[in-house]
Amino acid sequence: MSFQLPELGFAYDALEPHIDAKTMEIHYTKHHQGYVDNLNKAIAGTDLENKSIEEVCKTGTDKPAVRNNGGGHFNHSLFWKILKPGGSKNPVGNVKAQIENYGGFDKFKEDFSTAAKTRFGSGWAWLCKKEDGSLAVCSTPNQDNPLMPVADCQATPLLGIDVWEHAYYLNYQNKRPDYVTNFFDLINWDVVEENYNK
Ligand code: MN3
Repeated sequence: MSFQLPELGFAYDALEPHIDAKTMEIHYTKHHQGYVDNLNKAIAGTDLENKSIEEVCKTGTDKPAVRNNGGGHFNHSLFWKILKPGGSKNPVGNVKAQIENYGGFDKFKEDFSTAAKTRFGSGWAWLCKKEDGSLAVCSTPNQDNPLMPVADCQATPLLGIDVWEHAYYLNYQNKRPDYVTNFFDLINWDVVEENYNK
């Protein structure tokens, strides 16, 4: 079984004006497809071929090609799912309760934004679920994620923002903070809740 590009679930222009159609098309059909193709090459003939992408991130990332492309596939698959045209405005259910425990929505938003804006170079910022069910905010470089043993934060990603320039440069150029601010208007909190309850 090889990994496949997942359905995007919305049209390339559905997130405009916050994320433009050209960026979405290139990001999905070129960048994400590239991670999928290179992951499949990297795991061909190994025991990782029969593992889930989560298991690949947890166990296979001592190999650079698996780390970069397995992370790329997991991260983008999550990213497309937590985006929704118009967003869903507010956290719900367990995530809503845990964000209160975290210190409230404003504190979460500030910490997440800071993590996204201050990640030097390419990477991701995350809202994660720790083993005890509480939430954490962190960031990782390149295509790493908190499932990987190499990550500074060890947890299950619920929500992530791609801060590679390929995710925003056509529309925002050097203005990553504006992209981060607008990202909050696109979050599908129902999916974040599903991710928490898995
Ligand atoms: Mn990307």
